[in-house]
Amino acid sequence: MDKICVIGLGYIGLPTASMFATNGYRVLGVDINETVVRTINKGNIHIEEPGLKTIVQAAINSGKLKASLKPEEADVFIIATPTPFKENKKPDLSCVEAATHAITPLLQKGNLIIHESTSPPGTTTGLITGILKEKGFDLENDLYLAHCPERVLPGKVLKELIENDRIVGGINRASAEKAAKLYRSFVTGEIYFTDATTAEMAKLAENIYRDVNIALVNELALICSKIGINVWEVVELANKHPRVHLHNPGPGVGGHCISVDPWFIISAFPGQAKLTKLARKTNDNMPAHILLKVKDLLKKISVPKIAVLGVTYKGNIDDTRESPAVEIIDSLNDHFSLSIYDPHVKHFKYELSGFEETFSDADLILVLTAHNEFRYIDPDGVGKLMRNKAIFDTRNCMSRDKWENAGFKTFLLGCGGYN
Ligand code: SAJ
Repeated sequence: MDKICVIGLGYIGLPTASMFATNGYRVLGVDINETVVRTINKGNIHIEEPGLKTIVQAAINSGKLKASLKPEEADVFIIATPTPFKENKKPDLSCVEAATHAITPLLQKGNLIIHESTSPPGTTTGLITGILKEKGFDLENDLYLAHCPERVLPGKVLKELIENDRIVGGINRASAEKAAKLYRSFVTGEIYFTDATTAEMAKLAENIYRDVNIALVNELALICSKIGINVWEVVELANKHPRVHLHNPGPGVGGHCISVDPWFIISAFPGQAKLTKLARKTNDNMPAHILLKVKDLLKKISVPKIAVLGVTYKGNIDDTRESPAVEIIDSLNDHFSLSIYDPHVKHFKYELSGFEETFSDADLILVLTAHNEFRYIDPDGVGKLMRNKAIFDTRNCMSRDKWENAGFKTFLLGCGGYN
C-alpha cells in the first residue's frame, strides 16, 4: 500500500498529500486548476497556512509528491474536494461526484477509497457507493471504502493533522481498519472506528455545535450591549465554571465550513433542525448589527471615512470565503468612503490600501478580523493621520487602554457605549 492519489489540492488535500509524502508514501496530488498544479510542482503553495510551504517543498524535493491534472492508478484514493452549498442552501456534491467518476476507471481490486470531504449523512453509502456499484464493483469484495472527515483548523492545519483524534467510518470493519492503518503513519491522536454515516454526522455535529455556541454569545453580546456591560468579561467569567465553554462573539461566522455545513442538515431536515437554523440566522444577522452600530457612531460626521482592518473570515489566514467582513464592507460601501487594509490578502473584490493611506483622514477604525499584526499598530502614529480618533473593535483584539491613552474613543462589540 504505497501509492496514494489525493483528489483536490486545497486547504485539506494539499497538507494531507504532503503529510503522506513526507511519511514514506508516493503521492500524486490531483487538481483541476492548472496554476495550482504548476505552483505545487515548483515547491510553492497557492494558499496561506503556517508551515505548509516547508512541508510541500520537502515533499516535492524528495520526489515523493507530484501534482497533476489527471489521477493515476494507485493503492489508495483520497477524495478531498470542496462541498459548498448551492443558492438554495442545498449541498453541492458535484465535486465529490466528479472525483468518484474520475477514479473509477483506475480502480483495481483491493484499492482503498477514503472520502474526506464534509458531506451530508449518507453520501458515502449513497452517492459514492452508487457510482461504484453502477460501474460494476462489488463493495464487499473488490474495494475498501471509508469516510474519514477532516477536522483541522485553518491556521493550525499541520499540527492538528498530526495531533487531532480521527474518526474513521468504514462501510465495513475491514475498510475502517485499512484506513486507520494508513492514518497511523502520521496521526498521533486516537483513531475511533464507526460506520460511514455516523462519521459524516459526527463531523457535521462538531461544526453545528460551534455555530450554535457562537450564536449564543452573539445573542448575549446584543443583550449586554443594551445593559451597558461587557460581554467579553461575562464570557470570561462564565467560562471559569468547569462545565461551561462559551465561544467568542464577533461580526459574524464565516469560512467554508461552519457557515455552510449546518445547511446540509437544515435543508434535509427542516422540521427538526430548528435550533441549528436559528443559530445560522443569528450569526448571519451580525453584519447588519455592525452596520447599524457604525452608522450610529458616525451620524454626526459629514462625509465620514472608515479605515477597515481585516477582510478574511478570521485572523492570520488569507481566506475571504463567506467572510462576514465582505458583507459588512458591501453595505458600508453604500454609505461611506472606505479604505481597506489586510496584510494577508493579495486579491480582493475592493481595492486594498497601503498601511498609511488606510488611516489618512479617516474618522473611524473598524476592526473586522483579528490578525496578529493589528495588535502592534501604534495608536499615536495612526492617530496623527486621522481626522477623528475613534476605533470600533468587533473582535476584542485591540488593547482599549492603549488606544484610549492615545486619545481615541474606543467602542467594543457587545459592550454598550453606542445606541
Ligand atoms: N468565530 C467566532 N467566535 C468564536 C470562534 C469562531 O465568531 O469563538 C468565527 C470566526 O471568526 C470565523 C468562523 O467563526 O468567522 C469560523 O471559524 P472557526 O475558527 O470556528 O472555524 P473554521 O471554519 O476555520 O474551522 C472549522 C473547525 N471546526 C471546529 O472547530 C468544530 C475545524 O476544526 C474544521 O476542520 C473546519 O471547520 C472544517 O473544515 O469543517
